[in-house]
Amino acid sequence: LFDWKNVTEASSTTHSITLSSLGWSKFFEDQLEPHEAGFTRHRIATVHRARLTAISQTGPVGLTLPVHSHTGHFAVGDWVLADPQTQLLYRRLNRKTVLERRIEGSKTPQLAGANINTLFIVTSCNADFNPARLERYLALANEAGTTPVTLLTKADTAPDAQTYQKQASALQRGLAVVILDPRSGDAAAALTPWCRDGQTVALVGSSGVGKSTLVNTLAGLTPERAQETGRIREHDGKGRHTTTSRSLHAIAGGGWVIDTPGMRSLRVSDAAFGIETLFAEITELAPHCRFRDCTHAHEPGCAVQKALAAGTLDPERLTRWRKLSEESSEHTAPRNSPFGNAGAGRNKKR
Ligand SMILES: Nc1nc2c(ncn2[C@@H]2O[C@H](COP(=O)(O)OP(=O)(O)OP(=O)(O)O)[C@@H](O)[C@H]2O)c(=O)[nH]1
Ligand SMILES: [Mg+2]
Ligand SMILES: [Zn+2]
Repeated sequence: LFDWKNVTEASSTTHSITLSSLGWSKFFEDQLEPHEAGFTRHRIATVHRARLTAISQTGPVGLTLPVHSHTGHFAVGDWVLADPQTQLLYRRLNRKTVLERRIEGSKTPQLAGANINTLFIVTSCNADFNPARLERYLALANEAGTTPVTLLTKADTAPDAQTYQKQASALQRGLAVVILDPRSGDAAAALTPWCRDGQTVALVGSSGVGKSTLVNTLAGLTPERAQETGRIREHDGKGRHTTTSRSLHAIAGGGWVIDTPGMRSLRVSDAAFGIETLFAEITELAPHCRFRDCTHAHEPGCAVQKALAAGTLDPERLTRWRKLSEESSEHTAPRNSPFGNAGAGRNKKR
């Protein structure tokens, strides 16, 4: 018994699914072995405990897993090869990008999605807005090789949406920040630069910020096929964790969108590159420090401390950079590293 809701919707809103409109590219083509020409190519649409659904050129398909294979090895957005007669999955192709997230208290990272071009980080113009949390998402997006874009929802409930936009824009150089109402058709038009044929976007953010509402608008889903959405709690503005699994949907104007469940917390690990990009103003100062392994805490000749004293560096950014770098390297640095685990930013000059 397959839940075809989103996969059938995907095929019905797309006149003809070509592999390239589904996101297929040379990167995947190059992975095919000569003997694999007979297999059909599928993009994973939903991942359940015991089954996978996918989209292929001919429409939605339920795939059969080979023995000893586990659905946990697959992410929404993955490309796989399958037998055209039996729909038996043959193998997964290497991912161009993969979004891994670590939940507090859990050792194994979750696969939030694969082969994503743009990560829409969704936050509301209310108590949900939190620069430190947005930075975690940005580090994650940078590390995964996806382009982050911040989406600000619920501007209609805030008197000063521009203030939120300004704050969000300051978090990373060149970051696009879009104010939109996910309930309105205008939202789709505002996102066309990223929602194009063959492109895949994913939505992440806290519960209740409007991710599924936006999916319904982008996909043009009729009420009976729509993603379920939930009202936020009156007393604290928190969402109710309405969405519980990830799914891929066709965007009416072209491209694909992955809906994800809202997250309570996000831990960052092994994201040195993502953090370097996020905190470019600190990354650029580091080569001017006297010591190659400067921690920017107390060393003489530290360019970062100098910028701090001169007022050209935001002290809160430095604090958050340190916290994130330490958290990231806690899960990365080898135990016998001469710098132990507190090596914030130390591998910068590798
Ligand atoms: N006023 C207002 N309400 C909005 C806006 N965007 C979304 N909502 C409402 O916020 C509620 C939560 O929306 P959802 O789309 O379910 O949120 P979600 O991010 O998918 O939440 P989870 O699935 O729990 O992670 C719904 O009642 C939406 O109608 C907005 O811009 N303004
Ligand atoms: Mg949802
Ligand atoms: Zn320094």
